[in-house]
Amino acid sequence: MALPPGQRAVLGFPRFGVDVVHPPPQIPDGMSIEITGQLTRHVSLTSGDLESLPRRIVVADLHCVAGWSALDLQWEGVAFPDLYRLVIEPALIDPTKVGYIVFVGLDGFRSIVTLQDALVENVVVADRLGGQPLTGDHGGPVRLVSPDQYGFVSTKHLCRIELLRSEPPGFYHPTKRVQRALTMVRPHRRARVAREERHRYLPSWLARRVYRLLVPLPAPPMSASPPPQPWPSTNA
Ligand SMILES: Nc1nc2c(c(=O)[nH]1)N[C@H]1C(S)=C(S)[C@@H](COP(=O)(O)O)O[C@H]1N2
Ligand SMILES: [Mo]
Repeated sequence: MALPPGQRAVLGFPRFGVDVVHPPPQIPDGMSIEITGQLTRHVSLTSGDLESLPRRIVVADLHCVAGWSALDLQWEGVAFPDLYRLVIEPALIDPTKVGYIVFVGLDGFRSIVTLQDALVENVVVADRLGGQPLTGDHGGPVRLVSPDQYGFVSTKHLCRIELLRSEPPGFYHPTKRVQRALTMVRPHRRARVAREERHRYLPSWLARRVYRLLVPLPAPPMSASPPPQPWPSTNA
């Protein structure tokens, strides 16, 4: 399968995030995911709840907006559309009024997603990767995975899901320097990889160049062509 525009495949699956110098956040004992916003009652989701909901396996590539892609990742968890219909929707004040969902991570990272994009079939609230429980590096204990959107949508260490009527003011990253840069160019509202929707106020061809200059590939690139073959020995 060809990669989406402007992406380079890397070997393996590197941990990424603008804060990779720090270890992943500590996971509190008995952690649950709080669901907040336009609700009639408090809803919280434990790992046991996730295990008892219908389970889904999604195999997909992860495309970071900085230009690298990790291939063929096998995620397991609960499809977000199922979670929405079974757990969230029954508690909503008025389901017709939800337009945006914010996914918050324990490290303060947030992604803002339209309801329409969150309800795509392959969006999962994942607790396993490659058949193993999620590690701290890749967002344990639970993360969002939205394969059709750039990686910044896929919030790791998910601790809160907020249901909102309209788009909240942009706050994306706990690191001040990164937040300042993002305030200027803003992540794209839809962030669909196939359409190369990287940033709101920066054309994609320019975003590609800026990232190539500023963000080194986090892992070796996969070679585009097979390694050169040795000369046949009969010719030697
Ligand atoms: N909580 C949290 N989630 C996050 C990030 C982060 O820094 N913190 N980085 C995002 C970005 S930019 C990418 S590309 C993916 C990378 O996922 P990985 O570290 O599992 O490779 O996680 C996304 N989710
Ligand atoms: Mo990313």
